[in-house]
Amino acid sequence: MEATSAAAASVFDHLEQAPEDPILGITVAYNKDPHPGKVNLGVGAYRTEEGKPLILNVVRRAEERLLADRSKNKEYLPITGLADFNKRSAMLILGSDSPAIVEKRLVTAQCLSGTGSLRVGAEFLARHYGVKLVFLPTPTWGNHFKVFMNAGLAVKTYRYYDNKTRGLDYEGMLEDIGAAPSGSVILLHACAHNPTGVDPTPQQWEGIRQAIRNRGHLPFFDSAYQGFASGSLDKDAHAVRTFVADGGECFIAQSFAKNLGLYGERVGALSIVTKSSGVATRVESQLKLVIRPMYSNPPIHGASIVALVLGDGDLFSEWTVELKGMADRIISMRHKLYDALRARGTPGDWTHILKQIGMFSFTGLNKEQVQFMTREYRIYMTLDGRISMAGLSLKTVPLLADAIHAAVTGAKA
Ligand code: KET
Repeated sequence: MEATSAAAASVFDHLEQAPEDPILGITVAYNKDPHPGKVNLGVGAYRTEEGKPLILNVVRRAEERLLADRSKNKEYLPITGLADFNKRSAMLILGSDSPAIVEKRLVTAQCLSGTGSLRVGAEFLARHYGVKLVFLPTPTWGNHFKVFMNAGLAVKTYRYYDNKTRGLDYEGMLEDIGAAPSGSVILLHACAHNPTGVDPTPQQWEGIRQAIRNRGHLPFFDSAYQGFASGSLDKDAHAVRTFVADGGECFIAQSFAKNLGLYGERVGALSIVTKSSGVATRVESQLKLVIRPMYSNPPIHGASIVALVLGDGDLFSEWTVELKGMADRIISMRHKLYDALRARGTPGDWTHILKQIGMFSFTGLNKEQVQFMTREYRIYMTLDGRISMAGLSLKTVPLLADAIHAAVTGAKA
């Protein structure tokens, strides 16, 4: 009997080997490489000058308080998560005096970081929103396509990045938004657009807002980098706040992975801003029906950290300093890399490295050049030419500049 069942074909024999994820798979390849000089500039994760992951001091302080507080327990959270976390997350992105908060027109649910917030939002839309069509910018974070398609929504794109100018294709974007079927969901990066590092100006945001509202579209903000664009939490919330200030509806997915360095804690929030408190209450009741069969309720630890940091004046102000420190180090890496390329006389205009905003540089290097850099210089980065500037340090800039120079000039390593 045993021999027969062991010899029988697996019920999964038909499965093909799936490719690694285009972003997280880079870390898998990096981890397999035994070379001591390897550098991982693939995933958007902050590293210290020593190349180490960073636990923010405010996070440590908050965790110490949580550990010492014997009144805390590990009971299940409500389906929509920790109430205090939800309230403070909404205040962080919308501003504490936001009309949506004052008028109780919004629902916030703690979800599994940015991805989980997007996914729950997508699932809610698939079930309860009439227009099952989402428009994503070209290019965008690769996972956006899968998140929305897996929820059963159709996905299309709007023009965003202009390869020629290495800036925003503002006209193209407005045209595509204007041509989208009325009521379409329009995914917007709240700030520090990934992967391009190109954000609209405040004037352009106003034009985008009008174009979206004129067509009765539903904006869905992905806010994964609040504080990482300008170093200021309020400035980086500008786009979201202008859309909320007009009284219209929108979705916001927030992540605390990057700005509090809570990547693996999976802390995020989905906010749905509606037109009245009555609608918000009904939306919340339905949101709970969406979440309960997916994962029942979210984890308690990370959200407790965030609630403490956001709710304590002392911790909050220390956070803003640490956040600014991370943003400033990234900006200084931009200058170092630019200078290093100039010093080598690397052909091309590299000013976009200085101009781009947030964690990444969208270098313009092509797939073959990236593969060359990984093979010859052990620089790990995504095939679209994106570099995580947050993973770079004074020590690794020369190697990266050498690699880019060799890739661009066709020189041998
Ligand atoms: N939105 C955007 C735009 C984004 O770049 C990420 C993560 C997320 C959402 C999701 O983050 P979460 O950890 O679920 O809160 N981006 C980096 C990591 C990844 O791909 O998962 C990255 O682009 O490298």
